[in-house]
Amino acid sequence: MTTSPAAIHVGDHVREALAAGRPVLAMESTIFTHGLPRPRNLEVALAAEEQVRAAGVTPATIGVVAGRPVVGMTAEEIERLGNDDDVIKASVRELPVARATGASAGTTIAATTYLAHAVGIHVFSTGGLGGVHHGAASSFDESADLVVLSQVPIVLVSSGAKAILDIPATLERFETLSVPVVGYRTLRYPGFYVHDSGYPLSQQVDSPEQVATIYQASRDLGLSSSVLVGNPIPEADSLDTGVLDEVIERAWASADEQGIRGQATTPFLLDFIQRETGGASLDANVALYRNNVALGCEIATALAGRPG
Ligand code: PSU
Ligand code: MN
Repeated sequence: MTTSPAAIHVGDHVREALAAGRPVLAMESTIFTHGLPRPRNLEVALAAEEQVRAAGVTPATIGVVAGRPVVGMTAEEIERLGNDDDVIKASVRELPVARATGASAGTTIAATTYLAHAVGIHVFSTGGLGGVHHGAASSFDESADLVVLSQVPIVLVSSGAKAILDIPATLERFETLSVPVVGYRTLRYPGFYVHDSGYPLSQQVDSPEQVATIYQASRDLGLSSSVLVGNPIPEADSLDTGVLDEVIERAWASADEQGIRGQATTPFLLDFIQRETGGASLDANVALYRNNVALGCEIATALAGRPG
């Protein structure tokens, strides 16, 4: 078993499951501290935990509670973070600062991946990935998610990079960073709120077992990168592409106008889109997240059943 760094607290339920070799699914907290509006944020986070348990998998929601990174938060800790007005957004670089200052934080995909791997978890489900922002050639705004996923191995299930990003540039970066991206039952890269981002993938997988095999092969080869699984939003929950493109354009114009930069960009854009689509993007976000949690449970179960 992996011995985790002393500064990381592992919840009892997660510790027991890992010791027994039972499947565990990691989930991030930025999605409910900064991604979703209250009170829906907590409903979604707690429902996801329930969904994972019902699938026979142990949920490990990950976040920073009063400076301490916690892998496997309790419902009380999740509620505390989801209602905290001072909660910060922590990527990997904010973890030491949060620890030193005692701040609470929602962990991004990058930070959640780091913490999950550090304690021996192999599968992580989220909504949408960070990536390359439009205009990154001059702003250099590219999510740390990209870099960390090239350095830390996990199976990450998402519905593609968020619609607000420069998708082809993001896919190019994953190639450069040597991070494999496979489509779940599709050869198209999913577009978060929509089924198809408009860009192709070179590899399709059709079962949780196949994902487990690719991840195991990557580990056997001694590679340190993650395996990204692009799981498209169910067709019935997908938004209309035309409407979405127009809203995203206005979201960017508004961000520019208000001088929104850096870490605040993603939450600002998501919030703008939620308001302008009358909550439709929020429903889509919740639906795709549920779908990714379901697939993550199947992959975690497939991996836990393997030797080694
Ligand atoms: N996808 C969502 N909602 C979110 C995020 C992704 O549907 O809130 C978060 C994730 O935690 C991701 C982060 O890691 O946004 C990326 O932020 P940035 O672009 O600042 O790296
Ligand atoms: Mn950024």
